[in-house]
Amino acid sequence: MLFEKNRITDYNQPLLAAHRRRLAALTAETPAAPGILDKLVRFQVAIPSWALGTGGTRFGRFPGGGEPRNLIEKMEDIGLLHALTRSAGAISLHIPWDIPEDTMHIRSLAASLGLRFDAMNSNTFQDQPEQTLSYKFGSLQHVRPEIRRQAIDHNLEVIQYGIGLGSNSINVWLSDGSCFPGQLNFRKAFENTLESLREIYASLPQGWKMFVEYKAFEPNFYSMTVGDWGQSLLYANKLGPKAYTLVDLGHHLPNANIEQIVSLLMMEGKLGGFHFNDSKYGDDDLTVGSIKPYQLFLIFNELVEGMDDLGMDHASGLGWMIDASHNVKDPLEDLLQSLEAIMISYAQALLVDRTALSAARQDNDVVRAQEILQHAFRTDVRPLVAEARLRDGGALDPLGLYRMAGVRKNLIAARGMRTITTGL
Ligand code: PSV
Ligand code: MN
Repeated sequence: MLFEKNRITDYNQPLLAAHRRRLAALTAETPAAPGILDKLVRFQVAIPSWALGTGGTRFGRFPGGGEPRNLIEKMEDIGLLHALTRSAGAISLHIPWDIPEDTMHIRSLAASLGLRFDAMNSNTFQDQPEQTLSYKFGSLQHVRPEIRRQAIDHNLEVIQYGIGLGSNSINVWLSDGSCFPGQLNFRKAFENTLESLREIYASLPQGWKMFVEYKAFEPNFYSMTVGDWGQSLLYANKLGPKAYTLVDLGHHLPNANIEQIVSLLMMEGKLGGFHFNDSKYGDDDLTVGSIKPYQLFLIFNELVEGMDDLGMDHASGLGWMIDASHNVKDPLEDLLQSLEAIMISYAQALLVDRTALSAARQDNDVVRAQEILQHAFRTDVRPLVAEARLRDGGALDPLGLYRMAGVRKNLIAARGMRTITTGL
């Protein structure tokens, strides 16, 4: 279900006067507003094809109906998010959940929805029905070379699909590791994984990047072979200049200082991509900004500072993606909330007075430094975020329009109540 341009303009009309009042009040106090608006308009976040259905836990799954039944319907859902927000202009595919059968058709559909193909994701964490060898004891790390071979070949196939779609990166997340002490020779597992990654790396086309995503635990609970940013950075450094670390917010042990990790990875020129979500305990896959919005702001603060120091373009310098999918919300409403939270944190980080902050640091004025950060964090930047959307043809209140238009009801009518999407 897609929105006509007129539909969005008509919806915005009665909201315009109040929006302009709020925006005028904010811009009067924010000299940097015009530059911030330009950056907000350009900033795009990829939506993974697996976030469009209701997620589950190992105890159950409670789909709300109208879930996309195939890749085309997934793309239509993302097209709808993009039409409303103008900030979801990319899609990230997982193979084999989303094999593009007709590449030309998929490419032209993406173009008509204003979407590009972000990082491709391989999957060696599940056994597929037609698969001959099992990943029960790992994939790229496996003690048996023929299983490593199968996993390498799968990644090479994913790159081929990516070439066909015009993507330019592959994200490798491995569930490899061990559940019990003694199960694994850590160094052997690392070396096998490195050797396998080297073969995939060698097949990267010109201009492509490889992201090595780490995760502290789950599904292996004693050791993960890419368990933290140190291990990911080791692989990335050994592989070469096209390999980068990917940070997923939910993949750390509790209380990890993710903003510091981000800052140092950027210093090393090795931060490649980012998966947004929120969590209270582990890889909870909760709506971005729903639990720890201040942490999200602090991360964006480091991202902006790091990208500016390196002269990177904010919109294209790193791979930005939401990686979340959970149990109780309408997935599209969840993604609208996540997109809003990302844009708010980004706008707040752009507001930070960096000259004053660096002077406060130089003077060891800890109180002033905190005040500067929290001034930006406590500024209500929502009128700026809404204005950026409005300028690009989006809805002033995407969630409001989504509900008013009865999107979920219409999707259920079109696709049925019992549809189940591919993915987790
Ligand atoms: C693993 O938890 C992860 O974050 C990786 O990014 C996967 O590709 C994604 O979830 C989907 O399984
Ligand atoms: Mn992830």
